[in-house]
Amino acid sequence: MNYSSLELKMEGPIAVVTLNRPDRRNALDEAAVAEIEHYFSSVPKQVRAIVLAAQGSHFCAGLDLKEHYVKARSAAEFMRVCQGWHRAFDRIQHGGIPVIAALQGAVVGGGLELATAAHIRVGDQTSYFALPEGQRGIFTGGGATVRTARIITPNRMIEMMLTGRVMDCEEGLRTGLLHYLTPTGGALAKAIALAQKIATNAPLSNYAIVSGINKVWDMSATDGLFTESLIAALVQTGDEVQSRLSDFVEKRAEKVAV
Ligand code: 1HE
Repeated sequence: MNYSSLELKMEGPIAVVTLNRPDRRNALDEAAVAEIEHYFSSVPKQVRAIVLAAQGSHFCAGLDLKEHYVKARSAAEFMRVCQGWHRAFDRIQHGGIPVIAALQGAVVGGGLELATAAHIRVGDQTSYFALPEGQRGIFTGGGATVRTARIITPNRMIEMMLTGRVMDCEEGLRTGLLHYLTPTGGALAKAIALAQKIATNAPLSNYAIVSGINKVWDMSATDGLFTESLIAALVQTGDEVQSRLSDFVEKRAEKVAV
């Protein structure tokens, strides 16, 4: 695929995927969502972690409202669009590769849905969050009712959607939308540093962490514990584990220390 809404770069085992429509504040039109789905469905084998970033002073202004207006889609057409977003963001969340989002400026509407499909979010002092769908006369459609609500609670999401208010970066940090808050302009460097560290984990452990925990959360306790034992049986055995454990036993491994 020829990407025009995304810019792709490799830094060793890290892929940096950058939203590249800053003149539209990286609003997501159908083409951009199709590119996201395509990239995250065909990530090159050597990639161990992905940084999701954005050009310009805003991460993402959400649904391309101009395209939506011009196309004046029917309910059936928007359901298809919406399911395209779900497929694309599901590939981010459950693709098995850790995704770290680097955020600045507006992370709003569908932009927040995109950010909450990532596993780690790093913001800077300019980053802020909102769900202005109510004001626009629309609703979320990129998975916020599932992913964003799980992070900030349905209670808080309802209030944000009804009022359309802006949540600043400090509140973002408190509510779990941000895992890390950096000085202005610092989110990308921090996200890359985290990706480099994460890339040194065993790939199968990373796969289990990014996919297993959210999947188990959707299950009953009985099913969850059974699934955990199956995942652990796969991840906890084999040559890579033996080699890492021998590093620990022979005192070559890093300790867990503050
Ligand atoms: C856009 C979009 C967009 C900007 N679709 N074109 N999202 C929203 O309700 C957010 C709407 N956007 C804004 O509130 C502001 O644009 C920002 C706060 C993000 C940025 O402000 P600013 O002053 O830096 O830029 P701007 O001048 O408002 O925008 C620059 C251009 O980008 C301008 O076009 P131009 O032709 O006048 O240059 C804007 O029209 C354009 N632009 N945002 C299309 N969203 C699956 S359902 C998901 C539901 C949602 O996502 S609802 C949330 C929609």
